[in-house]
Amino acid sequence: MSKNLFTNIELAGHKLSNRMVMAPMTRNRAPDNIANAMMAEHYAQRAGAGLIITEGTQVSEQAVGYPATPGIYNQQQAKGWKLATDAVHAKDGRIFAQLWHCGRISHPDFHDGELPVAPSAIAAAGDAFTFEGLKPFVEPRALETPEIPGIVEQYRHAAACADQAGFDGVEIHAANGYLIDQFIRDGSNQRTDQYGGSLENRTRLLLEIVTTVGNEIGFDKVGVRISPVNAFNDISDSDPQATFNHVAASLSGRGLAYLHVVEVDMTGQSDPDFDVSQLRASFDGRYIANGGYDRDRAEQVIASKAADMVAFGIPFLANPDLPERFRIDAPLNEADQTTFYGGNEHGYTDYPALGAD
Ligand code: 8OZ
Repeated sequence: MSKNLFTNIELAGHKLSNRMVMAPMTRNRAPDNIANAMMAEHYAQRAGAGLIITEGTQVSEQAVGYPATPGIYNQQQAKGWKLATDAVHAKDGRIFAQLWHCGRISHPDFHDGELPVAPSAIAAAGDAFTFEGLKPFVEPRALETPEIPGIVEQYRHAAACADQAGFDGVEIHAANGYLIDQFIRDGSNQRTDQYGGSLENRTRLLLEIVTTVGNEIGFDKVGVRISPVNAFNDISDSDPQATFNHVAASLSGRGLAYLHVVEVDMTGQSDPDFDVSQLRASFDGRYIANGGYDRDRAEQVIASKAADMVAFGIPFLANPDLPERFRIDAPLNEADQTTFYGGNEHGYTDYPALGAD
């Protein structure tokens, strides 16, 4: 019997139905960067999650880094997302929008030939996914100091659009090598202004965004995602433990919704000695654990109070009724990797629920 995952918890003024979170997953099914009815159906099918966090959703045109990923910075996009928030709410679910700026993990093809922006002019190793296939990442343009308030404003505006679209809150994507993570880590941030150098300086952009977004929609509706050991997107730091202990401590005392931690390295390369319990101890709010959890490990991590909630990615992708399956210990559908990124309903809204043939 699954017990701990089904105990009460409140978030952003709502009593959640369980402690299982649907992790954000990029699926590239939003042509023209606009969320659509098929996406609304996908999320509504998964409304049994205690909380759904959407796929990465751009805060501006400048933030785009992949084909067919949704945005939340204009009226059409907000209208598109309202289909999803209404459909999820109709099934008593809760849904946060993940606010995303790709920074250097992008390509001039998405920006009329202009360079992507980043803290410093350092190219990531690897390739961008463009409309014309894989192309090597380019050296990005380092943001000028006076441009930074404009970046913060992009997040404020996107959060206001998300609120208007009916989201229950937003998650600031500070993980996985995208813009905010590029500022936090010293491998990609070699600035000499107040946004580079010391830990305080490298964390400044994140904190300015959190403060501005919190003032816009309420701090209890703002979560933050970090990924201290993840080397995905060629991101690195000389001392991840010190860096992310500082990040977690700096996010405390603000009444945030949660801190969401990707606890694994998606590339299998970086420091296996990182101690996530130090993050938990440094942050004074709810902690969402993520990274390859199955039902039993999730039960354990909640029981031991090492986490308050657990986010599941691929299991939710392939099992629209994952909480029910965990509750009764039913077998899980297998995920089809070939339909993860791009495509249509197949591998998206056609995974069967229990009892459906
Ligand atoms: C996989 C492919 C494309 C984007 C992330 C938004 O890692 C992503 C992403 C993952 O956070």
